[in-house]
Amino acid sequence: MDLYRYGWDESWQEKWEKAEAPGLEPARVLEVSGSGWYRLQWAVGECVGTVSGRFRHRVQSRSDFPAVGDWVLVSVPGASLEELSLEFTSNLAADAAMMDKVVIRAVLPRSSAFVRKVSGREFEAQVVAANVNRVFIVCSATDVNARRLERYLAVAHESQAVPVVVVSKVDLLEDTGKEVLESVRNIGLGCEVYGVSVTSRVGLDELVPHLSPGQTIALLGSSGAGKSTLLNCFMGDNLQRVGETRKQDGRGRHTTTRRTLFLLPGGAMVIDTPGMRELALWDGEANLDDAFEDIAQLAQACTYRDCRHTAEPGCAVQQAVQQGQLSDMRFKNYVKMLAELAYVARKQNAQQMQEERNRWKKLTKEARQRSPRHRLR
Ligand SMILES: Nc1nc2c(ncn2[C@@H]2O[C@H](COP(=O)(O)OP(=O)(O)OP(=O)(O)O)[C@@H](O)[C@H]2O)c(=O)[nH]1
Ligand SMILES: [Mg+2]
Ligand SMILES: [Zn+2]
Repeated sequence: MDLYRYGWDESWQEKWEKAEAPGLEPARVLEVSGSGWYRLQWAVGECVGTVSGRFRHRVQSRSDFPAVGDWVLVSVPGASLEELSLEFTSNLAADAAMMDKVVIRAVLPRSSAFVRKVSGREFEAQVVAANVNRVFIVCSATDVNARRLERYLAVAHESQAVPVVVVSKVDLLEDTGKEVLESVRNIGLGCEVYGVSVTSRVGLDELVPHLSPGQTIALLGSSGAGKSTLLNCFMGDNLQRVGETRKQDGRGRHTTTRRTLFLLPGGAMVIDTPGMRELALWDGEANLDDAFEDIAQLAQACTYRDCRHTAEPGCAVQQAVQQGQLSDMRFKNYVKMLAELAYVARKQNAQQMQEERNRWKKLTKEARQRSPRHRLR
């Protein structure tokens, strides 16, 4: 099996060579399970792997672990599943038992990554998908939430992939979502916005140019948005399970539970992901303006260069809000995200300093234990 079909190219070849890892082979991560194993595609076919003990020891944070879409370097120990101590929780175990087993020793530097903060109080980053060219933000025409969309757009801009908004299920609206699409265009300024329906086969052809060979696309959005339905449509096969949405509020039931990369018959790769309950920000203060071009534009006319658009005199952004040129809600969401990013950045710093202190403590303790005086005692 040719790795080039999975997006391998000269730039990856270069990163591989730079890694100076003799004897290791590249592979792309097709699927990540919660229990520490990875389904991979490498030169000779599919295989399963787990990270080496050394890798585990060396990583600084959760985001250093392989994510779906990553290119990793593996060695082949010819081990059994038991030796790799992999735990399988589904019938994939049977498939996995038939595959080659490898050990993942490194992750090649990512060209893009959609990263969020894990939900809850922990301060850790989670890579939802790596090395994708485009992020398809999928939202149902019947459930467009402007503030949520702004959030997805912010993270997508930060990812270095190109954000595309796909408004699904337009068959459910009378005017095939014309009005909704217009409002979405006003939110995703400068982004391509498509209205589609898999049920009535509307707008799908317009997505085709994005699905050229070698391209990787990630489908992201809330549960029930229709991501897996879209994937099945692209694949021309019902590979992913699709779930009914709840009657009372139209929300999904979290049908998809793993992040999986599929190779489409046409040659593009699509990553289907589980619907996100919340999208907490991790990084992106510097790129937030990409998602809020209108505010960035207005800010150029503020009196102060470092205007925070709160109570400064001569603030062009505040003026635009007052005059109704800029939506108050949109502006508030922008301010809220800026504050959230600043808070997360402070927490990250504090955490890094603590980790550094812990590391020194451990090192000095080890040194003391190795010293002859200590041994005599
Ligand atoms: N009317 C209509 N329903 C659709 C369309 N696309 C998807 N659906 C329905 O929406 C529901 C949810 O679809 P899924 O594809 O499972 O949604 P998902 O985004 O993968 O959801 P999770 O896996 O839970 O994140 C299913 O009942 C689909 O049949 C469409 O174009 N039109
Ligand atoms: Mg799904
Ligand atoms: Zn201002």
